[in-house]
Amino acid sequence: MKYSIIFVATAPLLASAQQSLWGQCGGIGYTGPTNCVAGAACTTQNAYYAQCVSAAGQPTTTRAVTTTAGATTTRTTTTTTRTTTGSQPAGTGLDALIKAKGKKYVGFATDQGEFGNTGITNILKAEGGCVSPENSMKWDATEPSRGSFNFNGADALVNFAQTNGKMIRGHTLLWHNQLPQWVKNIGDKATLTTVIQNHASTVAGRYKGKIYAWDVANEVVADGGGMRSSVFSQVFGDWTFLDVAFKAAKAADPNAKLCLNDYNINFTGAKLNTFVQVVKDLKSRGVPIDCVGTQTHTSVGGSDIPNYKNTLTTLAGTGCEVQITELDIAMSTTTSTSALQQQQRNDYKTIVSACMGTSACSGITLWGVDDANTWITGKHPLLWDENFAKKPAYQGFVDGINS
Ligand code: 9MR
Repeated sequence: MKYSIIFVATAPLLASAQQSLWGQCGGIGYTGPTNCVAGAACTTQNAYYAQCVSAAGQPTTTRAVTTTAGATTTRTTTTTTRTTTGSQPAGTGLDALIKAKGKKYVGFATDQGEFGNTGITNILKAEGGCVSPENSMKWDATEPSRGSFNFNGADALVNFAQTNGKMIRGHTLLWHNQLPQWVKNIGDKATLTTVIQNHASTVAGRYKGKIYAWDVANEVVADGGGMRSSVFSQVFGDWTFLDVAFKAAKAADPNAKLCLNDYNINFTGAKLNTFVQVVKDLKSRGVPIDCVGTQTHTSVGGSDIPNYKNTLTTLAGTGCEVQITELDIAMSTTTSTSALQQQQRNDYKTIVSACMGTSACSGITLWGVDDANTWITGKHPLLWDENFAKKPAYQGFVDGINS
């Protein structure tokens, strides 16, 4: 009698405890459902993470691997099936998930040098809806000497995007870094005005109608608030070099959304306050600005993360569209521990969830695809590891979309 009561009570529970497509289904420390819904197969990504992957999307070659699971004292061994790394079917990656929830894109920074790497391009194609040129549209690449333009790298990025049906975030028309010395040498306002106008209109004009949003200006606010020191701020003496750049970009590509982009505005404080004031002042002067970009290069366990929703709300208070433009969450050490992986997963979830809960937040771009190809060498900041296996961070991103 006792046994039959237990059986009757638990059978429906077991039947309903099925993980949804792309949900976690195994891994060290995981205690949730290990069965996947119909059409999905539980696939080990690494010792800490197995995932319900679309059965239809799996490559036909599979191999059995043995992984361990459970706490140290009660370690058990289970056998699962691991797929070889392959691309997901179109429409099932992060971009499709976020679009289904009403946002515009998940994007990745990349450039021509990565297009021969099928590990990267498979992910760009299957998971992304937008690309940002990591370096190829910057001033040093596009106008290394005055009036002499080079679009080799930028054209390659745009061709890749168009061939694969991806949106493009243009990055960036005006920045104090990766700025050729000939621009830094300009000492008079009339010349610098002409040079900014010519640069912005030539670069933005070349890709007219192809760019979703331009980072017209990047990192113009000083870290402690106020105006960053640069040839632009020094020669103009005020913020109106922005007016010149935004107006030139507008004239060159009227339908692109024009953004002001910066880092560390994911922290409250003087820098965020100045940034918001600059945007409001641009609007009050009638300068065409449509969007703000919060880069969000941050750290696992960072103090900005629990408050991230608030900083997005503050940015949305400008009345502009808000975009997360360069997301990565670096570990503090080069050793990627299980605890750091789990914290990173939570942090990705928190940030993505904040965007989902902010109607002005339109999309999220990751500053790279995998941990072997990132500007933060050795700090494991992205969603895929060095072997293109999904990290717990990937599931955190998915959970954030679904939150
Ligand atoms: O990821 C870019 C790296 O390859 C370049 O060497 C670096 C040079 O300045 O710029 C990196 O991208 C930066 C972006 O353009 C603006 N925000 C900060 C990014 C990381 O440094």
